[in-house]
Amino acid sequence: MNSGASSTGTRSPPSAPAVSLTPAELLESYKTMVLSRATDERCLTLQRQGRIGFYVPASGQEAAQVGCARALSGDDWIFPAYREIGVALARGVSLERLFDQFIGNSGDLSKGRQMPNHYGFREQRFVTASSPIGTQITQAVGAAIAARRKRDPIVTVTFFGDGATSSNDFHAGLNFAGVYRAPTIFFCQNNQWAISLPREKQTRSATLAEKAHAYGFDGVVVDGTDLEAVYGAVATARARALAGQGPTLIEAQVYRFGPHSTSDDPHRYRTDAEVAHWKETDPVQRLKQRLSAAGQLDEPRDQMLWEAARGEVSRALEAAERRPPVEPASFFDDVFARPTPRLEAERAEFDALVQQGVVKP
Ligand SMILES: Cc1ncc(C[n+]2csc(CCOP(=O)(O)OP(=O)(O)O)c2C)c(N)n1
Repeated sequence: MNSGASSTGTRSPPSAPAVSLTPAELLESYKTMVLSRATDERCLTLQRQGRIGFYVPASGQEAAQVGCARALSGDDWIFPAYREIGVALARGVSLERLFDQFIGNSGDLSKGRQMPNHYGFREQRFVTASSPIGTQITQAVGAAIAARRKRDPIVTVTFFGDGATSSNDFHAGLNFAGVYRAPTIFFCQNNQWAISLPREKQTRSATLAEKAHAYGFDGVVVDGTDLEAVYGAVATARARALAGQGPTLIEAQVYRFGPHSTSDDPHRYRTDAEVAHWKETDPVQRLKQRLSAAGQLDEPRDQMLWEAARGEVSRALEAAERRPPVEPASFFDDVFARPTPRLEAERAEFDALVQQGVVKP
């Protein structure tokens, strides 16, 4: 079985996929990737207009994210960084809930208390996004060990970037996972940049995947622009983890097409030529060509898919913008299981201010 993954550190050549997705699954994956890309494009505009506060785009990383998510069970737990919108969509998170979170309105599951783009969805087993680099890595290992103790036949998957492989938590997490053979998949999206720091200045290791060897388990490099190669690598890692053969570090080689976040200006540190080079293997285009060659997609159908995706984004946004803001008094909730007398007094004081019209609900 050839997963398209190699441990040489070079991008794996286009090869026969290890595990074939059915034609219907390939088309479904493509739709999710298009939806992810359409959401990115719209959100960058919305942030400029001040309609959302902050956004972290995933353009260029869709095949890695959707390919990985497709190889998992709905019972597996996801421990993301902050760039995993493709994973969230592939897990079935609704765009409307995502926009509720970006806006921080009354439909936001985190009640407007998180920074925009730091979403979490219990139903989809998608833990709230981590901004402090690498902290989700140790959490994923702990959760995997706990699940095994409970005899839950699941794996945990943690997502992080090339920069995170220099964080303390990366090393602590991998060491624990190696020692305890935790059923965890470490899914590193090496998008070549940690904000303005290029991959070559991050580490002298030839590949990021080989860092796993120091902790006594497998590390594989996979072409993260190839949906089926990613799917194969993750499916293999998952089967190994469930069979008690321990964790795997997967380095999916990708490229971040957009800015690091809406706060970034990538023109300060990288060239247009570099971006153009990587766009030659745009994962969305790549899968489109694959589907077209198989007779499953043509230009008119593709146009329809893009229009449908953009329409879905618009409808979700409009619904979220119509939803009322978070009830201000709700910030007294969830602080303690049983509110303290002091908190009750503060709430009463706040209610009085609302009654007097000093604070508008
Ligand atoms: C502990 C910590 N240090 C620094 C930062 C600032 N910071 C935010 S994102 C980032 C780069 C992370 O790069 P990488 O891990 O490659 O992930 P990517 O953003 O490329 O997906 C840094 C340094 C942070 N959030 N947390």
